[in-house]
Amino acid sequence: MSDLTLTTFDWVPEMPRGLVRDLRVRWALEEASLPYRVASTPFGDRGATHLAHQPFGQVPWLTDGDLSIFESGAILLHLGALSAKLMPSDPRGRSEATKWVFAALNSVEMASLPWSMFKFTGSDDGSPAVKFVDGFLKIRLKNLEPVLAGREWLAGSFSVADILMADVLRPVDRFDGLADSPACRAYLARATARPAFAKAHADQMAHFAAADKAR
Ligand SMILES: N[C@@H](CCC(=O)N[C@@H](CS)C(=O)NCC(=O)O)C(=O)O
Repeated sequence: MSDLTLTTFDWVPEMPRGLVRDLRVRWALEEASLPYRVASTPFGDRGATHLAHQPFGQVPWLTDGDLSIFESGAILLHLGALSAKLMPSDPRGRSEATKWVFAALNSVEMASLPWSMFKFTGSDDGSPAVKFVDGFLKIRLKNLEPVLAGREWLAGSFSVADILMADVLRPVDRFDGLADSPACRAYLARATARPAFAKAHADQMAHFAAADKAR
């Protein structure tokens, strides 16, 4: 029996709300109907306890009893092992899903994160660095497009791979970066139409709104 606690920041500024990576974990937990608690760690003071769970002073981390896991991908793989709603149970399906978990984080987020950081910080100034990152993301999207045009979900049935792939595409879509990638856009719309996403998103927004009131 699992004993799951998800830790996120106690507060964040407006800009990243709805995109903080605890959302990926909430989403998976909601999809699998796994019971969990949410705990907070100070956004401002990232002390020894925080670093003991997440050595980079980031969130999220998940504890399951005396196990403490950081990195959203590792957390989702852990949850995948707890529920067939998150990870196919046959070896081929599991291998497919695992491949796409790493592809989302290592191949797509690697491009989508710097691209969206330029947008979020208003540094999208046409400099060579911005152009390079834009081209890098465009290649990734161009290659992802036929994959997503040909299937509903990455590993056959919906899995943690879809949670991660959709979530790494969300910041791109926020700045209309999927305009030339209709299959990626349709896939993202399909994924975020799921009730578990809506619940996870609303819960994250409520968590930070409650923190505003308490300040
Ligand atoms: N690779 C990590 C990235 C975690 C991450 O970037 N977390 C952000 C919130 S979404 C954070 O804690 N930012 C604060 C910081 O980096 O100082 C994961 O996927 O868990």
